[in-house]
Amino acid sequence: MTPAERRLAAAHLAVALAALFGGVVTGFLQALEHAGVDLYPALAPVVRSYYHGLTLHGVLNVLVYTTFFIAGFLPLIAARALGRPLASIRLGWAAFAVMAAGLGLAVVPLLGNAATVMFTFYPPLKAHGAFYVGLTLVVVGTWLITLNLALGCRAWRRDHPDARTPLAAFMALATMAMWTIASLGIAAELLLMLIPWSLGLLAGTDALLARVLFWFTGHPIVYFWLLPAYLSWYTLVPRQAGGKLFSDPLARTSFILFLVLSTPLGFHHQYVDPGIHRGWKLLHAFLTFAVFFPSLLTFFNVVASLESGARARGGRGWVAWFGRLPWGDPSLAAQVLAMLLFTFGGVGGLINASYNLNLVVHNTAWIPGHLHLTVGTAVTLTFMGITYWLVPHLSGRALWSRRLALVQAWLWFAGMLVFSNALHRLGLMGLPRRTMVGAAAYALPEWKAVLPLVGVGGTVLFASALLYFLNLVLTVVASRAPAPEPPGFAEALSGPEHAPAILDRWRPWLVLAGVLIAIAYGPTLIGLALTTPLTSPGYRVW
Ligand code: HEM
Ligand SMILES: [Cu+2]
Repeated sequence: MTPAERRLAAAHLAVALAALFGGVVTGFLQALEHAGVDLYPALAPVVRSYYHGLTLHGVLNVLVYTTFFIAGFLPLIAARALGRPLASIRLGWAAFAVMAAGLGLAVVPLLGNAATVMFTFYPPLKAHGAFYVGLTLVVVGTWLITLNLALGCRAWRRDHPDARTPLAAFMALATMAMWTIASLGIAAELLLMLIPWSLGLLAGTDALLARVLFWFTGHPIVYFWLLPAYLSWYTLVPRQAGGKLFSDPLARTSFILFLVLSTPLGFHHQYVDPGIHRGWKLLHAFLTFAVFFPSLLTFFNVVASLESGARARGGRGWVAWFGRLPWGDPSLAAQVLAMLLFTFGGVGGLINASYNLNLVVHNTAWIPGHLHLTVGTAVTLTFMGITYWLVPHLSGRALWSRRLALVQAWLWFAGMLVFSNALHRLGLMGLPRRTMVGAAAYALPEWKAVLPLVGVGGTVLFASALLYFLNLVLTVVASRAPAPEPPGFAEALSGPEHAPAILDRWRPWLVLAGVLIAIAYGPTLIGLALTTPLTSPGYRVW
């Protein structure tokens, strides 16, 4: 990796981590509020309400932190896997500049309480136009990253016409290709509806059409967050565990399935929305179960790889081998703990996706309970584990304290068990999400026993996050030892030479993805676009 590439990655990472910091502070406030400790009056005018904080929490965590982390991580990994510099470092900086400019634009109304519309920004809630323009720029910046990766893979292909694209580079490009297709929904919503509306060029808006476009992107965005974590689990973690990837072709297959299946299923977020025929909702439900399949492939492949490492280290038995993983390595420990909690997240996801069970959990605290297992742990704790080698690698300095990092990972795991379990249970008792519970006149007595656990779990999580940031800051400013080599890519027991050529082609899969999207979304979108009058006025309810 060239020094220029490291600087580029470091710039992205710095923005990502600053966002995460804001994200955990606001999360802590919410958790305390649920437990009956309302700190918001003391925070005015910085955080002006529960909902101002909650919007910051959602946007900083799942729009800014994730996107900037991924935009820094994937090009770095792809360049390393291809063994060649990034196709264009200037294009890399241009992407960063566009994204950073967008963030700068969006953050002003966000902090100023002029865009308190949650990270989903559903109209007719109406934010300041700069918020929508800023978000659009962030999305456009990510497209430039796709372009850069595609150019890099194409150049590599010219030099190696008969070889399989190295797995990590393949996965990086598959992730960005999937995201680029998926982001067209949100781009259309912003460019055709929200921006002209906020600028006064359109008189009104429509909730349903906007929600359809939003969830076109809003479901696959979860795979945009997850796939880079999977990339680490497939290509780096097996080696960190002392073993080999079980199967390279199976890994490629799963990413191709994600590329094809991630987008045409957003209606599972809209089961209760009127105006979408239930037949289409059912199709999206089935496709949601289909996209669970590549996650099962991942589970099988990654666990088999971990097992190969543990057995090479002397592990025995059906289950006991698990204890033989190199648990003293914080990067590995964080990621394996992330996987463990993700299994619960996956089970919960199937419940959410089930048409009738969804009615039980819809818009209850169950949903943030689920979110924190998936993006809040599977993704976040994995990214934390990655930074335990990445920040030393970028700064040239060894991690300040491995022990502190281990404590941090376990604290996140333990805190999340309590926090997420409490939210799930409260959801089943009917506690609504996105609600300042202390101000709810309809509070049920049975919530009382469980709400404090949200505060306890949230406090442990917050402590874990503080240790994380402390360790990284001290690594950069105070660590004296030189950084060790970053983990290498894992070899595979069944290598890329076993992968049929079709698994290394793009066009057929992109076409298939397009066809499925056209079937799943075409009739509804065309119908809505033709018949929806944009008549709803905007509201500022905060
Ligand atoms: C210290 C750690 C954290 C704490 C204590 C925390 C706490 C909370 C709480 C209590 C809620 C529910 C708010 C409500 O429904 O009214 C929430 C929502 C949410 N959290 Fe966190 N959180 C933390 C970290 C994270 C992280 C790391 C992520 C993702 C990277 C995340 C993503 C979300 C999302 C997407 C929501 C839903 C927001 C919405 O409904 O608009 N959180 N968080
Ligand atoms: Cu979804």
